[in-house]
Amino acid sequence: VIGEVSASMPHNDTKASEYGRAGAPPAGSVSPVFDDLAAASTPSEMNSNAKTGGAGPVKDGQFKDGSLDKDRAPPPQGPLTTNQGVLMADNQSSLKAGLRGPALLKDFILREKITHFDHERIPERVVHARGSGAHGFFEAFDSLEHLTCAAPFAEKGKKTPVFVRFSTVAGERGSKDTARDVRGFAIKFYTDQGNWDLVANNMPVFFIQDAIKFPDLVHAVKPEPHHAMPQAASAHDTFWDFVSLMPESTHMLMWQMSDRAIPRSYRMMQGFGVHTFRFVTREGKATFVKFHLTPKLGTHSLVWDEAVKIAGADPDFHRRDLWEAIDAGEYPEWTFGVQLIPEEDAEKFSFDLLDSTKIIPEELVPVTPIGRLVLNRNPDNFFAETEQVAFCAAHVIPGIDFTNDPLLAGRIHSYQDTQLLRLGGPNFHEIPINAAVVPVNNNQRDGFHRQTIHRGKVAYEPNSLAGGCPFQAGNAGFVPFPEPVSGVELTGKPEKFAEHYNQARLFFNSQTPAEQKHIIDAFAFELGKVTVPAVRERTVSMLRNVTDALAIPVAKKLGITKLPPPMPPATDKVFKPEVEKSDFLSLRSFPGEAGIRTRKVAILCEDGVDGAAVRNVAEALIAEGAVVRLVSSRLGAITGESLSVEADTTYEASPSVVFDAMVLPGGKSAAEAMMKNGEALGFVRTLFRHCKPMLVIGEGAQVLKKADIDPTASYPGVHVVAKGGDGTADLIASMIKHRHFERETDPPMV
Ligand code: HDD
Repeated sequence: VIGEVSASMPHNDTKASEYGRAGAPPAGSVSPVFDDLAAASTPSEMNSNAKTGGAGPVKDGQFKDGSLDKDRAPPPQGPLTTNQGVLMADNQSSLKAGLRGPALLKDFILREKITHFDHERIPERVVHARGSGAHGFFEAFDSLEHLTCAAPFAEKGKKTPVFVRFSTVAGERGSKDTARDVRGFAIKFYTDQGNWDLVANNMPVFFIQDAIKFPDLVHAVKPEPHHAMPQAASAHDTFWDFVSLMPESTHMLMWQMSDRAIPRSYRMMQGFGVHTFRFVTREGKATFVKFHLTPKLGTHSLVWDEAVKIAGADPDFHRRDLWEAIDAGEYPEWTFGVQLIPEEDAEKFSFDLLDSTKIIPEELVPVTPIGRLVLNRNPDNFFAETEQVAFCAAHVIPGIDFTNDPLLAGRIHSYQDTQLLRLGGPNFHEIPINAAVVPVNNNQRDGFHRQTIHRGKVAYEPNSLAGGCPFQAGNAGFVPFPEPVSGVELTGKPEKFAEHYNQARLFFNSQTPAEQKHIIDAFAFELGKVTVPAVRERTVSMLRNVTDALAIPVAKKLGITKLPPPMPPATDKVFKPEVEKSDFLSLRSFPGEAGIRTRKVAILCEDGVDGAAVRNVAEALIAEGAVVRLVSSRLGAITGESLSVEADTTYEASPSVVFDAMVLPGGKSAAEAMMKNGEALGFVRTLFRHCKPMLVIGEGAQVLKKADIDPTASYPGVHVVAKGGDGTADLIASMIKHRHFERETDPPMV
């Protein structure tokens, strides 16, 4: 019968397995070789309790990578099966009553597949929905036993595996990477005392002082609820309405309107634990600590116009950058540092250590390097790892403890709570990426998606029927720091919390003139999108308390002719700041130690290009670790003057915004072709406008001129040499500086 029916069925000749009955892969299929993965697991190992970290020690020296092996699956080989392991005969058509008849409910294979598909998405994170992650390790520079009993700092050279997730805050999961926003920098340390999560940001302060305001803040910055706009942007009415009524946000606004909010790369930004935490020794001695991470590549940013254009050219710009760097073995690295403050200095400063809208200027308490954080492995699967990783500010280990920061208090609750919804129940700690690398031994049982198959009849403590196990660890376990508590119950804030402007002023005054201009422009841009004049004016009146050097130019750009009076301060008391200017607050203070490694350089090529120049410059740049791409109007072979080259990409596919620098190598007919091509000229103009370095050789100067940039003028970062000349060293020196803001004009020249 089957034979008879199939003769009349529609058939795709080129697809041998059309009806699944061929039982073989299509001709020409390639079997990927995954020796390491295939060897990693047997079915029985994959089902063992140990994979959840739930029972028994991890076999491989407790390294996270090894512990994940038990859950890794190689790409499926051989015939298709259902989730129950039943071989599927036909994956092309559902079961019907007759070829043109209705589909049948008893087609359990169709229903299983569609049901699974229908449930493939989980709720995105309520904030920080858009993110990218990587594995790596923390390595201690020295033993910190005199300060803390926390495992990662136990001895010199000790390595602790980590998973890090970077994120934007406001945008949805599919939003652009280059939004003006705070960046999350969440680190999960898989320590041999259990997991410690340092859920950090790339800015050291926060918008609000008390967690009770967090839902308000997030509702204000997220797309407005009536029309769900704008996506991934704070430039709208509700955000500025809220923050202008919350002067405690002023300091954070300085950071958010600065270039820090549009980083060049996740690999080129600092990280901060924000709150004051405690280091605690085994003997119970505590020291206040603030955590800092400083990138080896230096701190570098985009310019706003560029960030906007990248959002279209490559919305995955930061995700791609991180992935490609790790893939190429260029492992991002940060120095991990701490500011240490003795307990007795708790009240010493003009600001409160418990106030998350304040930093401790490094002039007052220097940052001591204590280790390095290296990211050296991309995830195998975005959903399983980066999406399902669950960070929690409450995940601390012995040796690390909280302070009474009221923002932190709310966080200690919020993260655990949010995972219950997002990951569907209380067993998210068993998801491989979240599982500790040490045994998890307790009597918690059941709940949605329980993986561990607990054996035995005892699930309580104390017991004698299970040999008393598991029993409490006493002093070897987490012993809360015995913070003295007194006072009456009340809502309210400590006195110094009411001072809102000293550190906003400190930040603004510590920036270079170019950085200050970017802050002014950012305020003007964002407030320019605000439709309610009163909100714009209220913000300007708030900024007047920072400095008129900021408030006046912003007001001018907003067309506010009559300057509003400064907003009345929340306290009349004067708190004299210890520090009025701090070099550590300017991005320009961290040029990095890695030269031009991983910077992307475009060499523009058309037929007739000076191929020898292309080769020489490319070789020199690659030798320094830069990534070179030959960009042209089309892909493929480009016939050079003396030497032919191969174009990697086009002006359209890779516009100038995705590069850090450019070379115009010359060649008579190549230059002529570029001068007639608006895309080539646009490439040159935007790269110039974004203050990036360029090397211009021979006839390349004519292209520059045609792009309205005078090749005889001496623009910082623009190097013009004659044919045969060698400007590569100059280009490299300029690239190390990253950007040449001295070139910026208002309005832009091109
Ligand atoms: Fe938060 C996510 C950082 C205040 C509540 N937060 C989240 C992430 C980072 C931060 C990096 C993303 C983690 C990931 O990649 O999965 N948050 C911070 C910092 C804060 C801060 C540095 C201030 C110092 N957060 C904060 C407060 C609350 C929350 C005051 C609530 C009272 N944050 C959350 C959350 C999220 C979150 C709702 C959303 C997704 C998640 O936790 O896992 O619970």
